[in-house]
Amino acid sequence: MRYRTLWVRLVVRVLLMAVPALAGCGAPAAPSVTPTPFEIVSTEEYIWQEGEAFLSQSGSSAADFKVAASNGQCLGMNWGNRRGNFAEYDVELPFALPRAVLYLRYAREGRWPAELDVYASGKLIGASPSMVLKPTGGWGYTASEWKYHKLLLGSMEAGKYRIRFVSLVDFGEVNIDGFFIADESFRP
Ligand SMILES: [Ca+2]
Repeated sequence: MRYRTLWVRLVVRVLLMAVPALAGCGAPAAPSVTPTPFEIVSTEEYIWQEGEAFLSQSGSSAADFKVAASNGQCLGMNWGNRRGNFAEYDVELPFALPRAVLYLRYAREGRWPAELDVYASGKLIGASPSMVLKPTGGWGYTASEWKYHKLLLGSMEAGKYRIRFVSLVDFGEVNIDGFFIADESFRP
């Protein structure tokens, strides 16, 4: 019995020694193809701005804490309740994005959509309304109540931008967790 155990141990040991050697023998040579620079699109390039870290806003009456939100907080508390409510953010894009998109993480309870216009440094993005935000099933108390809305921004140079959201309707409350700006290949 004891000899048998030793044999098993020996066989296992030999096999373990052989595996790396086999892997080394069978490995193909590293590819030497260099991609053309303008074809390189990094999916890692994005920035994230917290909704509660605004430069200025109108409509929200207090800090809004939600455990399912990034940083545990959002811009909410009746933000968007009145047409003309706004929120502004200063963001710095450290790289150029030829095909930039904005992903807004938001929550909204209700039966009809909210409508927002979005500006980047004073320029309206898309046709008004820039965003039609369908209800998400709640105000963001759980992760499933937060949804993303994608907005095409077009080409953006590296630099500073002022992003402004404006509510176009009364009773269009939206909780804004934050937003990504990224290449269009990015998936939040
Ligand atoms: Ca947040």
